[in-house]
Amino acid sequence: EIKACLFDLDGVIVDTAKYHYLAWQQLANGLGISFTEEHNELLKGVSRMRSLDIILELGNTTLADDEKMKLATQKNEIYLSYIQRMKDDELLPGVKEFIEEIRNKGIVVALGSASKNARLILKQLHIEELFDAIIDGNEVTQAKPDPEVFLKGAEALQVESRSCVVFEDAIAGVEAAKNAGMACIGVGDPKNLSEADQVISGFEGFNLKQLATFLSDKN
Ligand code: G16
Ligand code: MG
Repeated sequence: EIKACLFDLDGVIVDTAKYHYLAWQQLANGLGISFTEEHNELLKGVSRMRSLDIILELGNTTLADDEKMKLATQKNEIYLSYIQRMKDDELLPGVKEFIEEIRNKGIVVALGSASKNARLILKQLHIEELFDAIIDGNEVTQAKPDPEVFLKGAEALQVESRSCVVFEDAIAGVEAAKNAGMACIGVGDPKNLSEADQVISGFEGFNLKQLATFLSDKN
């Protein structure tokens, strides 16, 4: 029985990945490192500092910790300038309706995001009140694929792992859900998300009945 759904933010609720990409690209270019959309895939679901390390590795560059802190702050300022201009219509199609449907049917809902900007983004999109619990990059010490973010979400909702379903777009996020002992629906390309129990391309037309069917097929 499904009692709780946990949602990743970037790539599941809103396409902030493009803003992370633009901000990292601007930063990388300033360092003389070329950074493509393909490289950006490596950063999805990954923490800010780890993302910077990946970019520096791509450019065979090593920097002192204080220099890295400065760059991470600079990237975040560029990112925030995009986020502050974001409008409600940037919510991914159907996701708000799906969350409203499941809540109406008594399922509790949490956000499980690696982002330290998650609350700001929810506020900007006027959807904070859709979540019974919010676990974000400020509350976790272990990055996905560690299950911490989803285990803390389940704990906050007071639901056991086996009654939870996670929605994720990132490989590391699907792994985190599996490590938490939860069912996982991948959102995006099936070829990246083969570890998920099922993959959907998006939430348009998706409903609780389909979700229940997916999960009962599996058992
Ligand atoms: C997100 C993104 C990552 C980003 C991370 C940290 O996670 O997918 O690309 O690096 O948050 O974001 P911030 O710099 O805002 O703290 P998620 O878990 O919501 O997909
Ligand atoms: Mg994501």
